[in-house]
Amino acid sequence: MWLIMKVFLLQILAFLLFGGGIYCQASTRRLTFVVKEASYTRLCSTKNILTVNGQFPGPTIYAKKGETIIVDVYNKGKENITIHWHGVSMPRYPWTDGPEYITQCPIQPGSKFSQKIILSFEEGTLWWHAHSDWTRNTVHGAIIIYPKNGTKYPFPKPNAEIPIILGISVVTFKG
Ligand SMILES: [Cu+2]
Repeated sequence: MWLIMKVFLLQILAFLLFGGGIYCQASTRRLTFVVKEASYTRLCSTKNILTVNGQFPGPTIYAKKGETIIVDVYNKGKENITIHWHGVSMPRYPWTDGPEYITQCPIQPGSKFSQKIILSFEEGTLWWHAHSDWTRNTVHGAIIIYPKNGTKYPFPKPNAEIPIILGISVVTFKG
């Protein structure tokens, strides 16, 4: 009887040590955002703009409900920056939610900071954007959160899904 009890306790211990750990690792992913200038052409005019990974709009983050994503943000630009996960509630973890000098210090040029996104109940399309001064003009992108495996959206499956990103622009007039 004691031997059976010992085996049972060892099985529980093994599950807690390894089973839980594997599950946590499987639901956490890492992404890399390199904030840097890149040349961009619109209406026959080319200029350098601040981007993530050289893309404008920035990369779309695809995730599943309940997932945790760690974004390693490398600031190779000239200005301080933070990235805000717009619409993500970040339960009990506001420290990497983005608003500079409110929940976190800005990421200084030449440095790196890992921002954790905790997707708890969110589903559908949200967006991320820079949260420091003018950087939000060009540094933004979509977050598309699919339902968990084995579940569906609470509406019929659409024929197509096309993310539309409405950016923020500041127009400066000289004169
Ligand atoms: Cu926002």
